[in-house]
Amino acid sequence: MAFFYFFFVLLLLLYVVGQVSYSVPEEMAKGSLVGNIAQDLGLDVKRLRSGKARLYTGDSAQYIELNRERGVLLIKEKIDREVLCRQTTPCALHFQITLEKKPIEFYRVHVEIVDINDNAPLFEKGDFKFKISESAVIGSKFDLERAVDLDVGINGLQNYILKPTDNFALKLHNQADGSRNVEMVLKQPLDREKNEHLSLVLTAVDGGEPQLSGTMQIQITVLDANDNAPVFTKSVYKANVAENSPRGTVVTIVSASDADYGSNGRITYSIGNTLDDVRQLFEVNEHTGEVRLTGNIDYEKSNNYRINVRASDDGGLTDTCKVIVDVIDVNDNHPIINIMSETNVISEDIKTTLSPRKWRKAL
Ligand SMILES: [Ca+2]
Ligand SMILES: [Ca+2]
Ligand SMILES: [Ca+2]
Ligand SMILES: [Ca+2]
Repeated sequence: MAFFYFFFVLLLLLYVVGQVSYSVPEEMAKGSLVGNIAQDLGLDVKRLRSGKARLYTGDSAQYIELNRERGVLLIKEKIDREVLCRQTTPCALHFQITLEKKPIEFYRVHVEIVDINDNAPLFEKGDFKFKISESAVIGSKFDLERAVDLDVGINGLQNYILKPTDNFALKLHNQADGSRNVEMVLKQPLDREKNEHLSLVLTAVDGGEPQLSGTMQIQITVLDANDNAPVFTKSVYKANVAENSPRGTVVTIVSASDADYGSNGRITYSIGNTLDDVRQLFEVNEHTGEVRLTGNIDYEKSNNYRINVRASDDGGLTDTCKVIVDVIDVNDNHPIINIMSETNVISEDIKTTLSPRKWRKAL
């Protein structure tokens, strides 16, 4: 076997009388000229014909053919460099031209297939969705999908651009294998209350001429955090209520709002007074904020109440307001006559001629 191999190499050395190299771009149409092989090898076209010049490509597909009549090499089948060589460079076809009729001649031909920028950078998915809490800290990283450009060299992937850059910056990390990791890094805090949905575009560009690009939409849903406390519409509510008003009378309605979402913004009202009798006389509806009477209020006992109402969200954040209730007097006191002694009873037949002084004396 070794001997046979040695013999074969010797044969090559003996018979290789020349070699020629061409360089053609990929994707040339069928029938395009690769090179004038007869001229370049210094052969007469007649010799090519008479010598039964043939082209050997081995097992590889026949991309190039020899036109013996014209003494030229032509594209037989359109060459896609990306299919032929993938990321390998340089990409070349190697074949031989032999003249079978004596004197036997053997020529080597190399055809380099030059890349053209016929592939744009491509993302596998057209869009990518993230759910990010508005409480995410600055510097938080989010891994992005990489693009692929089948071309090589300057025609391959060169850079990424992220827009807009209000909240996120783009960071590229070179990997050992020559590829790059793509990350977006939070540089400005998110605020769900201002912007619940963000839409960014990641663009990958190559360095070809003209430059080609591919894009991916990045959809960000900002998740809520409980970063807003409830806020009452007023810090002080004033109300008047007539004494003896029946239980259940609505004194006033307090209202607070919370900018957060769901339970973070769900408000519960309660009365915060602890040191007085307000809780015995008033209640607040925990959902509606209606402040109602639950006891009997009496102007003569107290003509003014201060109710501290608290609004809490489910996350424990609160605000308070004051409800000042003025009790309106209603003339409900019957005259009270203190009878001091029986001798003070005024007789019915008392003379009406008594002077005012004597009246007083009589009483
Ligand atoms: Ca290409
Ligand atoms: Ca490209
Ligand atoms: Ca809240
Ligand atoms: Ca929030």
